[in-house]
Amino acid sequence: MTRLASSDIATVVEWLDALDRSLVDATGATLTEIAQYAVGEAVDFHHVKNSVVPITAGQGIIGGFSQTVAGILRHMGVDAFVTSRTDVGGLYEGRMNSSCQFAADDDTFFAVNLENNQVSENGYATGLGFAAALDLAAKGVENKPVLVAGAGPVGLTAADYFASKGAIVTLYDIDASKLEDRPYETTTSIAGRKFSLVLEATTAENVITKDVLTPNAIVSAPGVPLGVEAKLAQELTDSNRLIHNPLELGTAVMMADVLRKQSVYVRISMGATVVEPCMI
Ligand code: 2YH
Repeated sequence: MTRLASSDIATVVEWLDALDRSLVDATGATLTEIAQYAVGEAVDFHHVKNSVVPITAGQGIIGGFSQTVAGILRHMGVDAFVTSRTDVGGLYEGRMNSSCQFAADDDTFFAVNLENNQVSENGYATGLGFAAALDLAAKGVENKPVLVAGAGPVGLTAADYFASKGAIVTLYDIDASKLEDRPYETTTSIAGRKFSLVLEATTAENVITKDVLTPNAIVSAPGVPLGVEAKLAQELTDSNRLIHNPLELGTAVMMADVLRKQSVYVRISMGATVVEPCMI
């Protein structure tokens, strides 16, 4: 998993209204609505008090990370704040003053609802959110071929989502060991093939080039750095066919997920395979 840098997220909060407009253009839904669709429930964010706890472990604080997470949550209507203390002191402060908490170290970014004991996790929530966004942008994926590039936690969650919606999934990764025993077509090469729906969840650059896309292809790309070749990314952006943001949609889905009576993350951890998106 890529560790975000301050520069990746420096302008996120000031661009949230613009992000909503671009998401509506691409998918017909705002950030909040996509998160609700992804978890299958029109959860209400307005009664929620949430703390974000800065964590110094490992490589330490990323300047602006906690403030950006809180800003994304406030944009959704959540009463979110960053704790004044870090680490255990911050967890304690948040526990005493909020019902939900977010915290991240270098490997794990999780959310917990302290009232209903529901948990969500960023890699999973990001896969679910970007898959739901592509589903909305494509006006459904049933019986449609979908390429999922990257067989990490994000890509695998997305592949499961698409399979549960009846899509014809091709899972691509250069590491063949990550493709073993997957219940879809798998490949270590996409050269010579073309796809109209792509979820790019790799951590590499230039994975998706023009020659693997059909003319009106839509790309949903949680990957950081963006794995779409730069000129192509601009063309896709100009025609509302690229869904890409470094932190916003994953964070929004985590919040929506822990507000469910039982989070989709917990249900899938217990063996459920089908996500049932709601109408928005
Ligand atoms: O960047 C990360 C992880 N790789 C997960 C990113 C989400 N996909 N973690 C952020 C670490 C934050 C730091 N500990 C802080 O500022 O609290």
